[in-house]
Amino acid sequence: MKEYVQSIAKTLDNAAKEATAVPQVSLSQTIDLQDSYDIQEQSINHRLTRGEKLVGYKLGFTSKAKMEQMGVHEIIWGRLTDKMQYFHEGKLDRSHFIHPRIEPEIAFLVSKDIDQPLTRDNYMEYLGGVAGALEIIDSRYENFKFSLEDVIADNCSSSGFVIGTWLDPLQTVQDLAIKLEINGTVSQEGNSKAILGNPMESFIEMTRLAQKYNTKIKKDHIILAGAATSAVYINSGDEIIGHFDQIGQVQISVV
Ligand code: OOG
Ligand code: MG
Repeated sequence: MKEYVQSIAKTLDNAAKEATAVPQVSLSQTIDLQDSYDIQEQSINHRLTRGEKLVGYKLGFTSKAKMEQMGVHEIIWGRLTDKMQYFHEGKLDRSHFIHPRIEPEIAFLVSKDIDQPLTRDNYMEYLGGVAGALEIIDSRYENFKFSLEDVIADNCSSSGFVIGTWLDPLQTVQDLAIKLEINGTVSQEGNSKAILGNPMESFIEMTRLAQKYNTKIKKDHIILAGAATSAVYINSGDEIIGHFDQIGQVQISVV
């Protein structure tokens, strides 16, 4: 591991903890892909040392809408901890974030430890449930701007998530209309097939990435497939509802 990894990891951990933006890493230090995942791991390790628990993973840039909004065109992954979880019909305190955005996601629940990359033929053996979800992304970088390596180092902007009701894994998620409603107005509309043609591909892709980057997907972990639409800035007072055809609603109030 390169010598600058630890200090950048600490800077990004502090930025998240204090809800204060920092300059993009790549403006002062050239980092490669492996460095950026090392920084992410070390940064999340600070949280685990403070008692947070790893509860799963997220994918990013699995849809065209997201790639185009942020100008990054490669699939990325980050870590979810228990402290990042908010609850359906619960509240989210705006003051804990820098410049938060929200986006609709599909979530998967892992039914047993995964120790190999899965395929379309065997992933169902490891799938415990599917649900609609919302992700709160809050880049720790000024102006929400980053390179591929910057965003990976910053845990792929992830800072919160809300899961709807877990449904049977046999429930299809392939072709579901999705709407993001903010204060009674539809802000984004999309379809789950915008996520790699089928969000199940994200689940499979995460098992490959876990092996490539030597991280473990365990029983009861949550995997977020990546947003189907662009993300939207949120403010205090917002009432947000994700509507997912066939799989229900996920709601959160920003205070
Ligand atoms: C990076 C995270 C991307 C998604 O669902 O595609 C992501 C960002 O947009 O800040 O979470
Ligand atoms: Mg996302």
